[in-house]
Amino acid sequence: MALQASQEELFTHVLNDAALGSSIYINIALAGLSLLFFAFLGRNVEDPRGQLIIVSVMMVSAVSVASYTGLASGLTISILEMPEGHAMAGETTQLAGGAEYEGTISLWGRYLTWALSTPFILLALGLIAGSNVTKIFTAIVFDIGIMITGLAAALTTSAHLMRWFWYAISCTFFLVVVYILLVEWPEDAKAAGTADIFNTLKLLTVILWFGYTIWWALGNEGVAVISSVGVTSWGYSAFDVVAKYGFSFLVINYVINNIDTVSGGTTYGATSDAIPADD
Ligand code: RET
Repeated sequence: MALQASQEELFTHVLNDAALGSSIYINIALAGLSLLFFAFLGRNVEDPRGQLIIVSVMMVSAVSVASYTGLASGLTISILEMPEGHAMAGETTQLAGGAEYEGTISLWGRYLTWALSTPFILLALGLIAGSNVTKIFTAIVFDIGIMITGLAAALTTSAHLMRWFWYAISCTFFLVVVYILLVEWPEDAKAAGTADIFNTLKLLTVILWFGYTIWWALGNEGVAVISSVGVTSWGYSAFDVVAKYGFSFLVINYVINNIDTVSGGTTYGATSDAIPADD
């Protein structure tokens, strides 16, 4: 028995496992199509601040294409041996190619790439709320903290308790983000005149983000009530569809229809006093 599955074996396995494969490949297509659709929707927006919000949410889909490609290719997937006490300890995994390995499949690339995609969700939210740089920065750095410590939780195999310790750190960071979303930004949004859309986006975000958090705990990385790798993966993929593409659509649609509210003027973000080009 070989000790480590190769990328090629994992790539073939994903391709041949209907549930796991579809949860990944369908999202590459959706992310790519939504990116094109959003570029089309936003094509006539000329206001720099409006464009910034649109580009920000488009980046979520762009990162998603890369994220799911990483998973599909086997680059960001591993078979990990869970520590004693974990529900999946002692499990073996039979890959589509026939080889059997000790351990369970971890799609750890998701947590890594969330660190690169979710900051753009928060940037868009902070801009819509008209918040200041300090609060936007705070939300984003704690968000990156959530994902990197979540990655650490998923990859830790030394001791069962250490996995949950990482998880607890990640949840603590999450509470900071939730506080900004539920307490700080709604106030800012009221002042900015964007309270209606902000409150919709805020609820969507907070509810879904708690969904990811609970799903991790229930899935095959956590207590494994859901032990199937494919079902666990489909859960995240389904959340992604709403939290990424649904969310982005609402944001872009709002910006297009309320450009005067989100506008910061034609010189917004200028880095010199020069008159901006009239393109
Ligand atoms: C983890 C596990 C550790 C504890 C917490 C988590 C939260 C994850 C969240 C993910 C959101 C992802 C989104 C992706 C869309 O691109 C890492 C699952 C708190 C909130 C919105």
